[in-house]
Amino acid sequence: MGVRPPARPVRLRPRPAPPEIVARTPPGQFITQRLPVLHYGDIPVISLDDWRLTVDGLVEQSLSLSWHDLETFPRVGLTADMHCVTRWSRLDVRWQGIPAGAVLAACRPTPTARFVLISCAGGYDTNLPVADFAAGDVLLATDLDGEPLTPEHGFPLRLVVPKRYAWKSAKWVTGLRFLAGDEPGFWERYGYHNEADPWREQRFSE
Ligand SMILES: Nc1nc2c(c(=O)[nH]1)N[C@H]1C(S)=C(S)[C@@H](COP(=O)(O)O)O[C@H]1N2
Ligand SMILES: [Mo]
Repeated sequence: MGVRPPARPVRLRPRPAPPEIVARTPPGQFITQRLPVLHYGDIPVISLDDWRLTVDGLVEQSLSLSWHDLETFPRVGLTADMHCVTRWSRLDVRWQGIPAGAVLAACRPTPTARFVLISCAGGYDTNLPVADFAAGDVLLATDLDGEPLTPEHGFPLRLVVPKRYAWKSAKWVTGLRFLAGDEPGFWERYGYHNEADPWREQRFSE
């Protein structure tokens, strides 16, 4: 019997990512192909028949939209990268839904409205400056990867804020409240950074 050849050396370091992927990876993040399901608490059970999106606070027109009402809003597709503060990023997530700008056009925030508090079934909430909410790539998404949202990814409606860490991309959204002053949301109250820009690594507040 011959001697077995030595095992091939184990590759200790992953293959370096191509430069175009590196350029899209914020500091301290790694790329995953999956979309991990991540949230605090239980997945709320929501029926479209009694679901509503409430828009109130400093707006000229308060709204209480049924799912049927929402179907009259314009819809767009959006391909965006998603960055979770726990360090995974997934590139090119394909969403479809209602641009935040369409909701702003319908409720018309007053000039005093500078912040929006987004609330969700189950009690989660998160905050954004109206200027961030109004960015052209912010979506109230109904579809993910070409299919209606599954319960674990936010059925029936979730926010998508590509330029912020994903805890601001609230799932199961039921309310938007426009405010003059900032009110921290769930993770922001627990010490996560108020602005949450992944390119500036704004993970936690000092
Ligand atoms: N309502 C609600 N939305 C939430 C969360 C949550 O705990 N509750 N977690 C956020 C976090 S931290 C992340 S990373 C993303 C994950 O989205 P996904 O589960 O669809 O991948 O949802 C965000 N939206
Ligand atoms: Mo996250």
